[in-house]
Amino acid sequence: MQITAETRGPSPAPREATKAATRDGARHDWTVAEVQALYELPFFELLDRARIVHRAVHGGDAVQLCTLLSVKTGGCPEDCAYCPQSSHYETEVGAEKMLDVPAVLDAAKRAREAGSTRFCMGAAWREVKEGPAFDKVLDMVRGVKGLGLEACCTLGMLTEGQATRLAEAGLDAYNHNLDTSRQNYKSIITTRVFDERLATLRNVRKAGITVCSGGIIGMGETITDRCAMLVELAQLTPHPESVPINALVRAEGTPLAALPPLDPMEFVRMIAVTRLVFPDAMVRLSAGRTELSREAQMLCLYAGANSIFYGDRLLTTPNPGPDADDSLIRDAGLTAMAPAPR
Ligand code: SAM
Ligand code: DTB
Ligand code: SF4
Repeated sequence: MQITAETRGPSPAPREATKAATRDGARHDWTVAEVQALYELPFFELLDRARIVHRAVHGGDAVQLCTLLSVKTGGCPEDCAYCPQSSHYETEVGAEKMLDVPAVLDAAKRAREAGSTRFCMGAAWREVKEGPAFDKVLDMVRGVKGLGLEACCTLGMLTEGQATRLAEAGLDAYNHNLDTSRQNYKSIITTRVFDERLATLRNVRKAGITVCSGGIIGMGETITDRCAMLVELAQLTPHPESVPINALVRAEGTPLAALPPLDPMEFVRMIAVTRLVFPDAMVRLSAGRTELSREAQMLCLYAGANSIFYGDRLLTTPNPGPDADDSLIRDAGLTAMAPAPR
């Protein structure tokens, strides 16, 4: 659907109305000031605007359920300050052996039976290396597709050739987050640079796999950093099909463990702004829900989130679990999204 000036609402900055929009209404030339002007709107004004776009484009009453599985846990050589799987920090998560293909497909079957339509396999790798472990991932992808699920992977950096092999195995989506702004990147991760993330996203896109890319808030970044991250993502052409917004899970032993909790209103604002900047994308209300009240989660779903991770665990940390989410969805009067026709 075309987002018009009317559905988007009055411009937060005078330039917005004159900016070029693509055929699908998606804009790639947002400025940080414009996005921040949205972020700082009076709360209800922001919610109203995001809700209008959310209803116009997505209907506003269906939630996609995705299940995550860590297929290779811990022992990661990267030093991402938020991550309990980094080998740089003493955390509760140790390095484990990679899961076997049948174990992963059993988990995928259970996820499908529980109602998930997308299955995302994560590995604590800096990058993919050719060899038996990658061959196993390709088998996992073929198996998950064979079950009629959308298949997603998050495996670290990829070359174009590796992305093509994943595409040939049937992979639908690749998750690779920018995580924070270019400016803030060095304060969170020193073992890779922001442009390496963008290079992988280009390789994913070239291979014809859909892009899932977002970030984490609550890591001590400024509001400008949050908005700058969205601006970088919006520069991708086309926009990512999926934008996950995570609140930091403050894992014991990581350098960010002692940060104060994120104000839930900030989470809601970030979801609403993400909906406005990415009208066509799935906006995923991702990590951090165990610290959000039902009401705050409902506000996120109201303001534009249309996907959640479903199940007791994310990768290594807890998630609300199916019973809590079934009642959340029911009490909000929403429905779980049906699988896409095969
Ligand atoms: N190693 C690969 C990578 O970094 O791209 C894939 C797995 S990594 C765990 C996937 C994403 O999980 C990260 O990009 C980050 O956004 C998210 N994540 C990891 N630890 C987190 C935490 N403590 N809180 C919130 N999100 C987290
Ligand atoms: C995303 O943005 N969030 C998910 C998924 N993509 C891979 C991962 C969240 C991980 C939270 C910490 C953990 O459970 O280890
Ligand atoms: Fe490794 Fe990914 Fe965790 Fe960074 S976020 S330490 S790359 S598993």
